[in-house]
Amino acid sequence: MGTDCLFCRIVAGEIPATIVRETATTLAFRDINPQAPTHVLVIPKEHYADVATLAQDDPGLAGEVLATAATVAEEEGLLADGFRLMFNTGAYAGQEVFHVHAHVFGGAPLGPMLC
Ligand code: D5M
Repeated sequence: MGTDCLFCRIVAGEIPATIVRETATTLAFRDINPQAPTHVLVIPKEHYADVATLAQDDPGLAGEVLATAATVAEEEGLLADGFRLMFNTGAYAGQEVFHVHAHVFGGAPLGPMLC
């Protein structure tokens, strides 16, 4: 995707981010506007617009995103109390950045949430 995509630019090192984990295929960095004490975004380095597209086109890579999210949750100390993993998918669901990203939330009781 390249220069039009904010998260592709983070992958390329053109925009700074607080990176917490990197693998050959994925990147995890802190959300710029955290909604919980721990709020990390996990993305595939390769551009896919949303998780539905990613899961259909490359389910193996989708699994790698999930694996990185689980490792981040462990490294952030979230496994004992639990954490929330969320993919906003489509503008109707509140997706603002159209490079698929998993939100990892934790560090406080989150409660039930629909929006
Ligand atoms: O979530 C998009 C998320 O991306 C939102 O929580 C803010 C975050 N964001 C936007 N720009 C940046 C940068 N530059 N660094 C880190 N995080 C960022 P969505 O699910 O699309 O609504």
